[in-house]
Amino acid sequence: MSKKIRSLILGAGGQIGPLLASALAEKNGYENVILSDIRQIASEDFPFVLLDVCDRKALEFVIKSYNIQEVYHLAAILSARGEKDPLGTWNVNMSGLLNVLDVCKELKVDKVFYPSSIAAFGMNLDLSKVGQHANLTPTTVYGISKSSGELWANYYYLKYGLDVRSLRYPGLISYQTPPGGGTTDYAVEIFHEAKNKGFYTCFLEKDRTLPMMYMEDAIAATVSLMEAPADLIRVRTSYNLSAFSFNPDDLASEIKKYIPNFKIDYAPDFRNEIAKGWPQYIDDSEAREDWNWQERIDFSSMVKIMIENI
Ligand code: VAH
Repeated sequence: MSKKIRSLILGAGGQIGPLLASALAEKNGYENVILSDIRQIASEDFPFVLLDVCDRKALEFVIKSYNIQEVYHLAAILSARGEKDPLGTWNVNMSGLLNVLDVCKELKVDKVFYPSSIAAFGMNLDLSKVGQHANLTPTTVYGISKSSGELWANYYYLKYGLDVRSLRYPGLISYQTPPGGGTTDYAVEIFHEAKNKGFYTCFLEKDRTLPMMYMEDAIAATVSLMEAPADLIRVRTSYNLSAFSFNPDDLASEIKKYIPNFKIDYAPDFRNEIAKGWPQYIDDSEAREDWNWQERIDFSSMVKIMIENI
């Protein structure tokens, strides 16, 4: 009988949290997956605690009183929303992470998961295919906080031996949870609009190609990374991770196979400018070599699942 691990998910009410919680509960039981967020969320059968990750004392109290062994730090302000309040975004994203890293070090938490993003990349790069060790010069506050966060994660691993693990998530697509104010949100919104209205105005230009992934694969990658033996983890900043890439025109064409009369038009806004600085394709060979990453859902399967479940 494998040991039941007690996990805390910070920012559990976002796009990833509910689905990660279910995956962890399947392994360890609902009673061992504690959800937290800055505001009350529908947490079903899970223990829930209101928690602001910028409140270090409160974070310490929760980790101690719930006897937490693993922390999944999902609380952050994403790329598009973050540009509306740069210093506020920096404060939440960075003081939140530094609290998590330092409290987990002090309390000897076994493992910490920190989500980075393809947003950590930016200028001075051939964005057509971006490798694991490419230059990080992001141009959004969200991206700056993610690239800085990767360096802090690596620092806490090297200096204190804290077992922090991280993935550079691409755009994530799920039908169960809404996106959270990012630049890739169109790839979820479009399905709801296509089914409800038959029409969508896209805020990215038609050929703006970005790396994306079906959420189930992102959750599987997260669980697989956290379960991997520590000596297999050779990247302690953050692993590149990828499944497929597409642009709005590709997605609209695939949706039309199910909704033939679906119509799309384009009104690029500031999010298109953000997306111009992001990779089109990602080389994630280190993740595949180090801990056997392999996506299971491809582009056309993702579209079929979304159409059938929205
Ligand atoms: C965003 N969904 O758009 C997030 C993600 C790769 C993009 O980090 O900000």
